[in-house]
Amino acid sequence: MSVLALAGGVGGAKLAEGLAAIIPPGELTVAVNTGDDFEHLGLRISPDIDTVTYTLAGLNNQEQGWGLEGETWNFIAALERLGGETWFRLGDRDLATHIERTQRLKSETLSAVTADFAKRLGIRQAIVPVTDDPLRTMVQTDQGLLAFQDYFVRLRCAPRVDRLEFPGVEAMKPSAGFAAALADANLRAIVICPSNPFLSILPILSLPGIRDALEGRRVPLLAVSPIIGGQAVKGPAAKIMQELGLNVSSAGVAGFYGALLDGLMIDETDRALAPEIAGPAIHVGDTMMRDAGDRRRVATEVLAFAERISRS
Ligand code: FO1
Repeated sequence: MSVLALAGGVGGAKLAEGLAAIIPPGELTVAVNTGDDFEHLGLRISPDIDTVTYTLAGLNNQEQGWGLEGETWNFIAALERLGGETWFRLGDRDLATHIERTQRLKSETLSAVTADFAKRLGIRQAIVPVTDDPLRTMVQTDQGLLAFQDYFVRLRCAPRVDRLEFPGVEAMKPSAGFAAALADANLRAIVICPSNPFLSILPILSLPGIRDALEGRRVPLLAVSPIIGGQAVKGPAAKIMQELGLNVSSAGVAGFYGALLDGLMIDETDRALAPEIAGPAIHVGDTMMRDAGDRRRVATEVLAFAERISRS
């Protein structure tokens, strides 16, 4: 019986790690957002894919949230001396990932490169980009239309977000691996990881056919709320929800996903909100994933919740 997880960067990677710890390797597919991807210094960067890959390989930098543990920064320091662009920091070892991916993309798909990197790093679960097409999130803000990493890293999410756009998405296709996981006859649950609903999950939902496939699901679809006590665990989710006029809470997250959700796991802190959340079944638990034990525990609770929903 297989599980499909939809993930962005850090929050997605943490739950994916927990799921990977409790599901047999061939039975977990992690479909990862590629809306954050961009070309920088002539290199193709896929931040969320790398965060998920490094995390499942046990190589991720836990404190920073992105990049590799024990990284060195000689390249970026040397680039700075030469007057190069250093607002997006590429570590020395991480650089190898971007250089090798960029080379291989001349003749291979992102799916193929991602699968091979994962295998070489000892990962036995499937990590699939949601599309092999150039999905690129653009952020309409009070400072104009910004490419995602300009908004997120260069301007540190300071501009006010009015709208997200995904130019050309109507002509794009979900990757073969993502489509196959959605259609898998052995699928038992679809889990939306506690990633930013707008920046990480909306690009995935915007791909043609994905919303329809999720709406026509035969298995429970659950999400873990990334909002705890009115705050995002990490990143700008709360700020963006406020700017878009949404309720900054797990109830707002439930409202955003609407009829897609069969179940929502919310944090103990938000227990009092449960009666206010119309629609999905609610599971209350400790959703903070501080270490490997927490990640495994949250994953276990999510799958047990899916099981309860299936039986009801
Ligand atoms: N995030 C930052 O805040 N600053 C950086 O300099 C930075 C560099 C970076 C390099 C490679 C990579 O894979 C990710 C990197 N990130 C950086 C993280 C990343 O861009 C964002 O956290 C995600 O796109 C949001 O999920």
